[in-house]
Amino acid sequence: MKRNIMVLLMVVLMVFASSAVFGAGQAEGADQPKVVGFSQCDSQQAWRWAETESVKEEAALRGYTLQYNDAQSSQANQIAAVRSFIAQGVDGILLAPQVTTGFGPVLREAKEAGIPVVLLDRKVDEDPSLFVTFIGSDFVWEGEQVGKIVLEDTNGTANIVELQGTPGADPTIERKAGFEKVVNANPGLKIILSQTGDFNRTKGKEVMEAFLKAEGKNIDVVYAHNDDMAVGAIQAIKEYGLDPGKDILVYSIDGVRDGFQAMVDGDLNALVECTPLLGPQGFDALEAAWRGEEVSKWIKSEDGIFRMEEAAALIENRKY
Ligand code: GYE
Repeated sequence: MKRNIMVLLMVVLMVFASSAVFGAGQAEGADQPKVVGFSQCDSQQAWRWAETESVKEEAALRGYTLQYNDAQSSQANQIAAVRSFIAQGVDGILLAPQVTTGFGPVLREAKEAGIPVVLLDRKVDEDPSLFVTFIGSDFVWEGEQVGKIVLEDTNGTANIVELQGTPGADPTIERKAGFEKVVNANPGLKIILSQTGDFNRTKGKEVMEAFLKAEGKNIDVVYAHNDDMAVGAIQAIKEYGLDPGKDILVYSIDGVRDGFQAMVDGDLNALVECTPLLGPQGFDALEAAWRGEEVSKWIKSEDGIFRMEEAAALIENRKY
């Protein structure tokens, strides 16, 4: 009798244990960490590294699995990466698009697959129903702020050379347009040369060397669409034998550490910030989309304006 009770108890226990294991397995299935694909357009400079870090850190913090792809400045690579995220059936996509055009078809494919796409730091020229939101700065405002500082520092008279960002990227188009608002309203401000340096330090330096060869001391101001190109231009000015920050005033956008360092060193006169720390907002937007909530189509970053004189006091607390 006792034995029978023991056997029965064991059977009951075994059934209970196996169902508990099965139950746990099921619960695990339901709680599978979400998978998010992040397509980064390139990884050429500190601004992009900071953005990538921000996304990776936030994914880890929230317990998501992140698939990361660096398109190495090729839009074809970037489109292929997004397609492969869709094929894998990821739960969401963060896309830092290289340029504004050409992403329509792949965004449509993501929409058809029910995968929300959040645009980080650059916009696309497509039907807004194809993406959840754009998270990033007001590039027209940034360019206009630089214009206003140049106007103030030069009393409205200056020969300006412009180092543009990647052709076809909206920070390039809009930073140019914002700056030109001020230039067009002030006939003493003249853009005498303007060319792309592709947001890249080496190219920025090369283009500045060509500008100096063509116009030399005739140049009063450099307006670079990002800090990296400004740092390249500063090197070119020094090698040419002029003093950046004094003989030629230099201005840029981003606010990376090297930009602040150039201000501390007296080489860069001022910069307008453009934050790359977009990870937390990126995942907030994806989570809102998963919950089926409406998200506004532009989540705008709040950026600051910094002058050379205040850089030394601030550089240590910069987060990127
Ligand atoms: O200013 C630049 C980067 O898209 C806002 O791209 C971004 C810009 C940023 O390569 O440094």
